[in-house]
Amino acid sequence: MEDTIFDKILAGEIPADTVFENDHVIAFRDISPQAPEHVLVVPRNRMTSIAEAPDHDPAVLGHFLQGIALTAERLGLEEGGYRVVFNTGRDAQQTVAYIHAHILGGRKLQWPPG
Ligand code: DGP
Repeated sequence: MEDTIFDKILAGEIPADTVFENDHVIAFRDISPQAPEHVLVVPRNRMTSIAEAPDHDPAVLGHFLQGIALTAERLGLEEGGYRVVFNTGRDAQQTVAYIHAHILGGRKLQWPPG
């Protein structure tokens, strides 16, 4: 499988504005922010999208979920709230073939999304 831009960020080959990391995830600011806070959380264990989750150890998925919550906490978003988005596949316009959770916050978010 060819390396994606997120493999390169995880390997330290290209820079990123990292806001949180632990043994399981790295979280960095999106290059094209759609909200005052827009951070991507990426697990160190590669998978292409959430559609592959049934093939992975639930413990790995749990650590990923915890990493998302810990990142939002680090950003100070718990009180105001935030949205977590997994763009998955073509119709959702997933552009990077490495699973990532978008955390969006810092403003009132519209619902339903487009
Ligand atoms: P998507 O695959 O559509 O869920 O979104 C991928 C996101 O990744 C998009 O919001 C822009 C962001 N992105 C793409 N390349 C880079 C990069 O090199 N650095 C950072 N920080 N973000 C990137």
